[in-house]
Amino acid sequence: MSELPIDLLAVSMLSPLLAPRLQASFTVHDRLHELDPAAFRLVAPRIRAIAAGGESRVSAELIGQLPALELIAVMGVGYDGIDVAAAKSRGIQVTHTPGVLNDEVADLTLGLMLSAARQIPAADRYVRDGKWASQGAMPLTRKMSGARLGIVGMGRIGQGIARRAVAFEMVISYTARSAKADLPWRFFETPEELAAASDFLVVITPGGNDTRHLINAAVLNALGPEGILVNVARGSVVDEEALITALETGRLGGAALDVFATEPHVPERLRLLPHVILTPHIGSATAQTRQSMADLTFGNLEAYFAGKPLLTPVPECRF
Ligand code: 8YV
Repeated sequence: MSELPIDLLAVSMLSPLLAPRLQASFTVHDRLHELDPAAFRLVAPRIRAIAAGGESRVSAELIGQLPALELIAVMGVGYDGIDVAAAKSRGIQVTHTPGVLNDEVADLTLGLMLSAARQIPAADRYVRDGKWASQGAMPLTRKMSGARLGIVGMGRIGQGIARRAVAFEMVISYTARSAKADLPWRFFETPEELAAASDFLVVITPGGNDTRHLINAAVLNALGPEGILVNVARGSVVDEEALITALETGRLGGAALDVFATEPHVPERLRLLPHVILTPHIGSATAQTRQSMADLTFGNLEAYFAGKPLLTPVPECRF
């Protein structure tokens, strides 16, 4: 690190696993651009780094206000909220935290699939509400082992989900930008064709403009009244209004959602659907994995300001 503490802007609330280390090495301006714009204008010319989360927004406008900015370090694998093109045009580096959260997100995905298929949260409520004793056995649910799984996005996490689904003897297919010759699973050109051949459709593709509303009414109709949608990617990938309508009208069988269009706000219509599983964006949220993400985020900042190669820069081309 250089001799004077480097000014760093945290654009979102920092993880407690990262904050103390940053504060020990940098002069951290915690969300100053939002909390105190006048003070922010005074320090903006000195800010050389941004710390962000996977869902943070760093716009071209904000980048434009930071003439000394050199690095944006994202604690998250997704960076769809960062205007990478604006950063790169100024030679500003962007890093993220791939790899270290693959297991966690894949584990949660299988948990969500089982929760939706076997209605585990509803079963828990059934016992707590005394219905087991008053009404007898719960209605039957559906089998997951051996069912057809479609995966939208076959990157590192998608492959982790597929490997786990093999243990459930599921029939695995996927769609992605292109077929991956080294993978044994069937490739479909479009999400709609994939959905028509799936009982479970899992969304694990990057967010951003390229994938906005990739899962639309036509895809949900193709998945059908027995189908289950699982989204562990970004809320923007699914047309949430079309999803709610499909669930309300029974055109879609069920859903398990860890991500939403406007987090942390979840539409009431969605919250009122009893058999839909809802979790608050917890894909990577274990102590172990968040520690690894914090370490990698700090490692990128440390490497950059020590003049060493970045550990995990975002790829030049995302797909
Ligand atoms: C976290 C995520 O919610 O990695 C991502 O892209 O969405 C999640 O792991 C977030 O990034 C934590 O900062």
